[in-house]
Amino acid sequence: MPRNYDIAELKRLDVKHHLPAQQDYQLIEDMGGSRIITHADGCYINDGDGNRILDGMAGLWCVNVGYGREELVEVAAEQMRELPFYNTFFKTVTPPTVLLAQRIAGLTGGKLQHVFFNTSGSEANDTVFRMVRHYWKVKGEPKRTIFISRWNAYHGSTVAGVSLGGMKGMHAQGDLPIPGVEHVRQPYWFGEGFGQDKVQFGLDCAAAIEERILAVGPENVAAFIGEPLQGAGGVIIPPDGYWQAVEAICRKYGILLVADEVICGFGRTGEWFGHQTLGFTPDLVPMAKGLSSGYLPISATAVSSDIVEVLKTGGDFIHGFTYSGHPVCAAVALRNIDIIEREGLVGRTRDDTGPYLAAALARLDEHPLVGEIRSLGLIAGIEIVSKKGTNGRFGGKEGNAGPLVRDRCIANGLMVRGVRDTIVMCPPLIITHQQIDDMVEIIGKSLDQALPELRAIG
Ligand code: PXG
Repeated sequence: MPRNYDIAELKRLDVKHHLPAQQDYQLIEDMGGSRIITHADGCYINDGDGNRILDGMAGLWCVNVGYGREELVEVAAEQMRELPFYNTFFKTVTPPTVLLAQRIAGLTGGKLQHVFFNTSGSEANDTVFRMVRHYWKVKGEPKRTIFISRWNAYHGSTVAGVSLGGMKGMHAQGDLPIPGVEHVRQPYWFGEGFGQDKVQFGLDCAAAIEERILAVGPENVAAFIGEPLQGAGGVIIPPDGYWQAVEAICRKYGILLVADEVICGFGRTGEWFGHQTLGFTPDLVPMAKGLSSGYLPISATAVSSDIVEVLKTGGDFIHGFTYSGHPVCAAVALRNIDIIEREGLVGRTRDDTGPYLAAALARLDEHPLVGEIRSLGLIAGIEIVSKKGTNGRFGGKEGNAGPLVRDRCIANGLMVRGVRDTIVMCPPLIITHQQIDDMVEIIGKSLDQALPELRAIG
């Protein structure tokens, strides 16, 4: 049972001392403090004001096995008792770390047989950044330093993560990106290719990568990085054929292909990894979130044997964190993967709950606010438009509808995110049919409530 917290006092202290992530501090102060989440079970979170909320976001795209898994608590305690910490710097390693590397290599398969550990998705991408540039130097092609990424990509909040990412608002804070990152158009058909043939639009977006490679000189390009489907950018699922075209371009110019699986990994799209669902073969795979279902912070970067063979000729790769391969996090991740396997959550997402979510969301198709519904496995987005049959936005600009409908959903008992004018969701992989129906019912009701308010914007 939850402890008896003094919620009013915690809110006061939150405003006084705590700086939350990616927030407007004045807004939090004006609100009188953040919502305090006190406890959770299964697919539900509970806040200090007594609200029980269906967690349509799996925490922050991560609690794949749901809340309240006693065996993850036990395995963490057991590992802490035996060995709470040791590092991987002193020609040392710990048992769970080795076993987790082997386990991940088994899941990624093919040439992705080596794993570097970190504690966040951002660090996994920093590892990509440093490893790839180092690789090309060791290989004797030191000019290959440029990364190509997409606008509206999310690759984290560190300097490398923001730079690789394509969020203009983040770039504006801290004078980023750092030199050597080139951004190209994203395969966002609804927003940027509306009215065009979808597959052709995707191929044009891939062609933009080749154009940029030629513009900067193929001999200068190190890697292309992309999320198999863009999560934080608004659950943008690329048109069929996009990734195959991107892969062919990377191979043509000898450029490394990086699939950022921080959100797509660990069953989200109905396979262990998004690149498996979307049908391409990357050379490096940063992953986090679902790796431990968020129970402890851990991330990994899977690397192909071809890259590691080259690195072996280059002496020390001088990179790593105190908590790289943390044994407690690794033990929890191992058990989390056990749970996903034992309960068949990947196949269930592909064959059962994923299609069920798609069918349930289709009930919203006729709603006057709904412009498009996208989903793959248990990740989905709903585009809100000002005029049915168009991609027009309320008030003639992006971003009015998402936060409004999101706030309605939360008030009605469903946690979702609003990304510009898209409501996105990513529930725990244990979600039931009934809970999916509840989600869709709450979204429908929230859209109805938002309609007059949005129409008032114009
Ligand atoms: N890559 C991807 C694809 C991500 O989605 C990261 C890297 C960075 O992971 P860390 O663990 O450093 O946060 C992410 C994280 C949002 C939101 O607004 C999304 C993420 C993080 C915070 C907010 O939807 N994704």
